[in-house]
Amino acid sequence: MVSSNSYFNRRGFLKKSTLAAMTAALGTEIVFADKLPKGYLPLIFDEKDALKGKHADMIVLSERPWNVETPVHLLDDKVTPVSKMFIRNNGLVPERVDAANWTLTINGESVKKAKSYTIDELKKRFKPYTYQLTLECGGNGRAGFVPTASGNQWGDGAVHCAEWTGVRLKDILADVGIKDDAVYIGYYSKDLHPSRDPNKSAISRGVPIRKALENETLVAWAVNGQPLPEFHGYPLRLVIGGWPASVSGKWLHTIAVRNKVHDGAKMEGTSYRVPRFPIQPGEKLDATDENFKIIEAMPVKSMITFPKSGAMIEAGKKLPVRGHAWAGDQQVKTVQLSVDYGATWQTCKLEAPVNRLAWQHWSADVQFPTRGYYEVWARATDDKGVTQPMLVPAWNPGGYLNNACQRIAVKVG
Ligand SMILES: Nc1nc2c(c(=O)[nH]1)N[C@H]1C(S)=C(S)[C@@H](COP(=O)(O)O)O[C@H]1N2
Ligand SMILES: [Mo]
Repeated sequence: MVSSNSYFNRRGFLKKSTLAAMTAALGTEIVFADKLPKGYLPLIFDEKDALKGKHADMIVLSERPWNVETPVHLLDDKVTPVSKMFIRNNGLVPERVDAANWTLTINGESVKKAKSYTIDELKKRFKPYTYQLTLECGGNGRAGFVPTASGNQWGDGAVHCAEWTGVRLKDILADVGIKDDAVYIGYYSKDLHPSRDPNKSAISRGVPIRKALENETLVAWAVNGQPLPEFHGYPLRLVIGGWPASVSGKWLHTIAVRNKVHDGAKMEGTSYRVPRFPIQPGEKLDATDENFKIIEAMPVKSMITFPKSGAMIEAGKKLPVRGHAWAGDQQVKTVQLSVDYGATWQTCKLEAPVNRLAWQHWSADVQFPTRGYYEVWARATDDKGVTQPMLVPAWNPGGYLNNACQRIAVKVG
């Protein structure tokens, strides 16, 4: 949210003159204007949001490497189709992939004896599983941080929940045999570093062994019943739901079982790490292990996928509103909506997840008391009682973990 002095008085409340100008520009009254939080500019006047609203289709954030965001209203499907999945590449998609001769090697300090499998061998040897899994980029929502945090300026659309098919990593690791001192796994991939230097890795991340051994941690070759698309890791990738999607290594060729925290590319510095204690927005902090910790499960979050922000609705009619909610390793317990800037909340209907680590669908019918400009705000609470913040949470140099409540603008008239 951008707060500018031309809109707000010294105490952070919208100026009377601004309010009058806004009412004139909207051609309608801002209902509950007296409830607008301090320093809060209604969405319709937020330039960034207006620009975002112009894109009818996927938003290209960068072409080299490819980073493509999904507008939130396109994420309305219960199972995200490939055409609407965001793409996050740290390097260059591998050229000339030979799937028939592709192998997965399991090695590292904590395996008894390294072993390799072709994709056919994985399919023959282990039982396949299909799970719907929420993958959200750790930097989803980064554009909300002020001052600007470094990295792709994702809005809220770097998340998807597709149906992945593969074998359980725990079954493969049981077949290989791991030692008692295993604490972490790390993946290695075939994509190229943006510099094309073959000695550099674009990204090589991992998770603690307890997460690696969960039932839903898959080595997958299919998404939504089809072979993986090239952008999403063809022919083989890790899929680890609920954690920053950066741990779900695409174009996977090796998994190392480590006797220490994995030390691959983007495991250190400010990459996918946040300060251990709150810092001032914009503050410089040495990226040491004392100061920074690795992000694990993603925080509770929700998204309004229908209607699209800016919807015009007929006065007196109920508006059906819906979306999804997810909560890292937890389940979502409640989703609530507010049409009066958070003064009062209504509880939504919430479905159970189809399986652990899948997002949950919620819906509600909203009745607006009068004509005018409204915002619908959504917030989710997980089964530990943790609720999404209304405002952008703790600023951090990498711009991670922005789970502020999402909001849409609605004009009733
Ligand atoms: N090999 C490899 N794996 C990768 C990446 C990458 O650049 N290279 N990007 C990671 C990041 S940061 C994210 S958010 C997800 C994105 O997955 P998607 O492009 O299939 O949506 O892939 C992860 N796995
Ligand atoms: Mo990411």
